Amino acid sequence: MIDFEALAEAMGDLDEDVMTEILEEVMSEGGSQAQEALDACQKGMDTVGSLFEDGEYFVGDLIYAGELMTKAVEILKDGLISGDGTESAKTKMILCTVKDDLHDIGKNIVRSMLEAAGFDVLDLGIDVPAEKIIETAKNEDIHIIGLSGVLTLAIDSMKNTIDAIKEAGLRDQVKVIIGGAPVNADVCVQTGADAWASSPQTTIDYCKSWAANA
Ligand code: B12
Repeated sequence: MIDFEALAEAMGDLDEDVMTEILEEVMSEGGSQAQEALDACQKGMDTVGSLFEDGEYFVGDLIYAGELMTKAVEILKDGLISGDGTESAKTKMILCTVKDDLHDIGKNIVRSMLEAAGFDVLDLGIDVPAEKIIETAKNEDIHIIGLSGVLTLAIDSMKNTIDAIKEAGLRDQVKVIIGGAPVNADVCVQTGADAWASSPQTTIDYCKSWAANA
């Protein structure tokens, strides 16, 4: 039996050896519990965040935690994806971290999963202003935009970005999905997004349904 509590604790303690051992156990058992393992890793990241707030961890620890999370996803990747990646083979979409936010681990995870599900993801990077998103959406004839943000202030950036998309006259032709730690159903309403998701698989499900109806 996989000990997910121990996995969350290992991530919170920044213990790479124990984390890797448990993740490899998940995959050696077929990977069907990969999403639970990812959830446990995210729980560990919350511990890292709290220890940072308490002054016990420093920015260097946040960076290392980010590297561990990236490694965790690399190990879990094959177990996190369902479907054969062919249905949405030609759908191009934009994904980025919104203005003033530099966090990209969650975005990169979502990008890997979307690519594995067959999407052609234009990753515009971090701290991306609305103008760049709008310009790319026009030039590339984009119908799906994914906005990521981890800071509380990213909520304002998401709202401003969606308002700008409206002002540019593109709102009717694009679907916007938002995600990141502070995002929930209320934030979805507040920002005017079409959907929100906390897991890559839910993100893929929304994007596939939109791609099918585009
Ligand atoms: C690692 C980390 C960093 C790293 C980031 C490295 C990187 N390349 O991203 C570094 C060191 C750079 C960093 C910097 C800072 N950080 Co920081 N950081 C974190 C930490 C520990 C983890 C974030 C993370 O990667 N989580 C793991 C990923 C996988 O989770 P996720 O992003 O939520 O993504 C998942 C879902 O949300 C979803 N998802 C994500 N994106 C999308 C997009 C779409 C479209 C969809 C549908 C779904 C989706 O799928 C993902 C996979 O399941 C958090 C603590 C925490 N608990 O989140 C603090 C945290 C976010 N940081 C914080 C702070 C304060 C900072 C700094 C200001 C610190 C400083 N003094 O310099 C700077 C901010 C710089 C800036 N302007 O952005 C605070 C934010 C407080 C707030 N409420 O705004 C936090 C919460 C820590 C804390 N508790 O104080 N940080």
